Amino acid sequence: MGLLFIFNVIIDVESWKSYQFIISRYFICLLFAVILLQLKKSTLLLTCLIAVDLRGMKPELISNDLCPFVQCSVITLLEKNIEFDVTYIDLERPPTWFLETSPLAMVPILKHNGSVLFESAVINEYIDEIAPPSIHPNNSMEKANNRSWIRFSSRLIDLQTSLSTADSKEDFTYILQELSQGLKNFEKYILNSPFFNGEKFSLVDAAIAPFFLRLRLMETRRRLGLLEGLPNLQAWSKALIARPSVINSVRNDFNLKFLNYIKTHSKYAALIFAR
Ligand SMILES: N[C@@H](CCC(=O)N[C@@H](CS)C(=O)NCC(=O)O)C(=O)O
Repeated sequence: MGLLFIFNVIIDVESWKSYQFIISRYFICLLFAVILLQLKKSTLLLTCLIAVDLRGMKPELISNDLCPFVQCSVITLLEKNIEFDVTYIDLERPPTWFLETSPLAMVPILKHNGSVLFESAVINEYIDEIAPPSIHPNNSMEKANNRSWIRFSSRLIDLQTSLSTADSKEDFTYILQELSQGLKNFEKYILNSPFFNGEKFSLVDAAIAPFFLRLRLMETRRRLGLLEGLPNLQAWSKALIARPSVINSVRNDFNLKFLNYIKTHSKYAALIFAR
């Protein structure tokens, strides 16, 4: 009975706003400490205090196992060695609590210490800041430049998603051309290796890695030649795909599920990639 009550409190605590959350979390701890000490249940008290505290500290990523933007955040969390919980949702049948929590009705969202963050680029900068050392440049111009390329990577990912769900040959060809042009533009700005800023993995690397992973998978089904004549991007893609955080950012059945998604969500791309 007592445990049930405490469990309810832990759940409720999660939905409170951040400043209330922190104050009330410790108030609740204190209250239970007094009650349980009265009852002389010190082991139970200790367990409950740890449970309340940990639930406040561990970030929770609201996720979908095929979303490339979620994957950017998973890569960042893994790079920063942050323990986190993942809650998968079905985007075709989103639960009410998700629609009430996510302002854009999109994943990823990150819940942490009673607050909710959305937009993967913002989430990733937050993750970077709470767990030093930073993988984002210190210099203002370099930082802004990295942000621009993170935005650019997100545009490439959107185009790739459109390519993998194209319903007609015309759409497919048009999107392929857009992608090809985007990648040619990118090639000129890859000045370092093995990663975007040189030796150190950065948030730009986390932002583009899901694109390269999917491109490689699509290329195993149909040669698109998107990286042909682009040696900088080829080398970058190779380095990212071999990175442990990138390898571990998807589930074991990712390839199968991704191809199955194409098969069931497109008319033309399905003929190309998922026959
Ligand atoms: N700009 C957003 C894009 C996120 C996004 O496009 N998420 C997709 C899944 S990959 C989504 O949640 N779509 C909602 C839907 O399909 O209903 C970010 O970087 O977080």
